[in-house]
Amino acid sequence: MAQPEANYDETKVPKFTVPDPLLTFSGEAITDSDQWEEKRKLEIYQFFEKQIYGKVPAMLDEYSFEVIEEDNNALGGKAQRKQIAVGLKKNNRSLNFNILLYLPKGNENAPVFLGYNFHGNHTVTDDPKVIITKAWNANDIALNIQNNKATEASRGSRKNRWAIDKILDNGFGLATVYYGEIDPDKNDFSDGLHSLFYREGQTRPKTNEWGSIAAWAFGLSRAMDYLENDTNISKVIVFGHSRLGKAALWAGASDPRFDGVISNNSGCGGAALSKRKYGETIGHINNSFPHWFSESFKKYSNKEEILPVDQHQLLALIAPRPLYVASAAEDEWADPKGEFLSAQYATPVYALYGKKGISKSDSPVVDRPIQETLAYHIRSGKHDVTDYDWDQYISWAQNFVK
Ligand code: GTR
Repeated sequence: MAQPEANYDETKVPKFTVPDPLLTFSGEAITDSDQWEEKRKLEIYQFFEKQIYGKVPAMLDEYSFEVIEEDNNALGGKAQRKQIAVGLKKNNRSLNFNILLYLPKGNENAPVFLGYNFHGNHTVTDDPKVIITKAWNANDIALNIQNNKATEASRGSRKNRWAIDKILDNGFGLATVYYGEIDPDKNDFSDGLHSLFYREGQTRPKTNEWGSIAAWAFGLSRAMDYLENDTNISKVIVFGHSRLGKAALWAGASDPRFDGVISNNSGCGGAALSKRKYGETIGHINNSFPHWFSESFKKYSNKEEILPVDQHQLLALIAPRPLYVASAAEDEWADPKGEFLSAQYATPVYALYGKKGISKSDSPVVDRPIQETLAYHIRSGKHDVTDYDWDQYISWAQNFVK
């Protein structure tokens, strides 16, 4: 369906009331963290679960992992590398994915950033030992990915987005997974994680069940099942860029084991407020990516005003755990201001726990991060992940997560 053109004019942002995180759907005021946990958090979570990302239909039958490759002298001797094969089973169907893990040498118990990559674990580094994914891959000429298959030619092609040396030198580890091994990013529900859960004759999830973002979030939790049992890991901070930032936020909201959450340029359906209808809207996103959200989310396409929640309440579900929302100045499609306001509107929930975030008097200034338990920055430049972003995530994690 043709969609209205994106609005980039602040004067054309509709007037709307921000749904109050501290007022229940039935109008009861929330004044402390106990009331938030008992009366408000769950109803907000369930709304996002049923109406936006979609419910996980059932538990897995089996979960297994195996360290399939290991080297204590990786990356010129500064890292320990492990590659872990994870197996998921349901209804006698199975799915496998690989975790690539680098841990800093000399730190027996390191905090780790966990994030999906867009084109395969081998794209994040030149390391020749990283296994090349066999899963379906979106073609990308610049990255040397053709015929929907990754080959040796794409090794290291996205290393600019992963400041691995910086991460390791600061005592952190990195775990990454190719998101296409969980669910190929195309409007096709016959493959990937969803298909394991179908009953006889079923071909797609039910109306309130999971789209791809919720499937990717589920995959992050299955990576966490391994990471939380690795005795060389102290904390896990889930990270994601763009669509994978949406998945990281939903994973953080759904799984309290994540010690911190980073949303890098996640935009619509991620950190940005939907009701501003600035840049990408629910109509645009459901139209271009009909498989990302639950089927039930389609009723809000171009009807943002009828939503009883907005994305700041997704951020609030992560409280009191550390959360970092980051924008890029030239990334108007993701609505940087909407991402900032969302962090600001989530802050009262952090305050219930005595944690700081973005105060009412703060405003977004390019390249001037605000780092509290709930942090925000808008960096100059385009939609991307840069060394500047990683510098901020590392210093924030050192202060608030480590
Ligand atoms: C865009 C999409 C955004 C964002 C982005 C990305 O096409 O409209 O919501 O997810 O892709 O993932 O790079």
